[in-house]
Amino acid sequence: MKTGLFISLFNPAIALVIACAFFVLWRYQRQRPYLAVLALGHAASAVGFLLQYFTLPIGLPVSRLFSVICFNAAMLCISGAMVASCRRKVPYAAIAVMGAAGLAGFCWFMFIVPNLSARLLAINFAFGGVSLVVAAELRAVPDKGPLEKILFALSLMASLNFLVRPILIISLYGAYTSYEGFYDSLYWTTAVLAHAVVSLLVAFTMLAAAALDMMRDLRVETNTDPLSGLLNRRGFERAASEALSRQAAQNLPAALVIADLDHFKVVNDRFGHAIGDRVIVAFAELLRQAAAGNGIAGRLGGEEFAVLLTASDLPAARLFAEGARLSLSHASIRDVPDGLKATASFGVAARSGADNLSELLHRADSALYNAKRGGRNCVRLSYQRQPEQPSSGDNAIAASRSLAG
Ligand code: GH3
Ligand code: MG
Ligand code: MG
Repeated sequence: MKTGLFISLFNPAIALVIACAFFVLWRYQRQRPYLAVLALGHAASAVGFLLQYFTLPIGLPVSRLFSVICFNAAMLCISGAMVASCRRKVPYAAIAVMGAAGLAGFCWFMFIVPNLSARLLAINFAFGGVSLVVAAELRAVPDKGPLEKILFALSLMASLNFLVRPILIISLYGAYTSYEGFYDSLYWTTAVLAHAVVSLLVAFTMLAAAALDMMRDLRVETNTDPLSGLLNRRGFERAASEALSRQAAQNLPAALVIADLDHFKVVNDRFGHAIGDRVIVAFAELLRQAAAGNGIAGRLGGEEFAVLLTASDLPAARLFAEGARLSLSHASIRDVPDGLKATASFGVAARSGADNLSELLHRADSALYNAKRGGRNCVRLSYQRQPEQPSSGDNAIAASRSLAG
């Protein structure tokens, strides 16, 4: 077997394995269509390479034309997927225009004025242009992570490969006039090797990007309550603890509001669980909107919610809770019978000294208990004396007591 043939089979084999890997990934991750596009792109690339070597019965020129069409499709798919994976709009028009120009050049120098070197330059320049468009798109990605930076560098590398390598080789070793010996030439050997390296690097990076994407989604899923879309207890505790530490480090206030829907068991018993769910969703939405920009809202479980208000002291948090209480008690919830008037009770506690989240939760919970005892549909506060300034040998002890507000 000639070295050229061996090296040529290298690329379709790699491309097919990568295509299978992306296809299998996509079967499990149908919400990520770019994985299917990558599979398609690599499959097209494999066929393109095979058609360079194995001529169809329809003749060499048409076989090569099909090969170049496959390369174009591969370029369109892989470039589009690279851009889409970075959540950018794919510049289909620019990619299609360059691909079409390359194809037109190829056809001209294949069927009208046959010239192998000119064909190579036409296709390479078109692909170099597409790589530059991709590089420009990836450069514009805000807050690039390491993978986006790698993809950007790879698209620049690809454009150098397409634009500089052919010119360099043709100017150093002269133009190619026929396919005779072409597949053993320096041009073809470097083209195949460069393609193998770039496509493997791009595929590994895209696989890593897909894996990271999936991990990100899993993390969001494990921290999110599926019914309300708010953070669940675990997500809330994680986010609120971090926010509390940040506030404490900057000596800024923070307050916690806990809310519990009143007589919710009765609501379920009288109107049904589905209606109960609608009330939960509506109350969650109300809290999400109220907390937007100045707090973190979560569903702690059942019909109990919490909002950590950053940069709010006790009076501000009380106002927040009163606002939420009034909004719920006056809300008309869609698809919920008029006879159902949902209300909630609230407990509020402000961070004092170096309170951690569990201390704050505990105090807000006591205040909520007082709100329930005080007749429900009301707000109660937990008062805590500010810790005294520590003096030598003194331990500042924060005395806490929950009061009916
Ligand atoms: P209180 O005013 O003292 O809070 O009374 P309550 O009935 O709201 O409190 P209790 O703890 O006795 O009952 C809570 C009810 O919340 C019982 C449970 O069926 C209901 N609940 C918990 N999670 C869900 C949910 O996801 N959907 C619906 N529809 N109901 C839920
Ligand atoms: Mg309740
Ligand atoms: Mg409860």
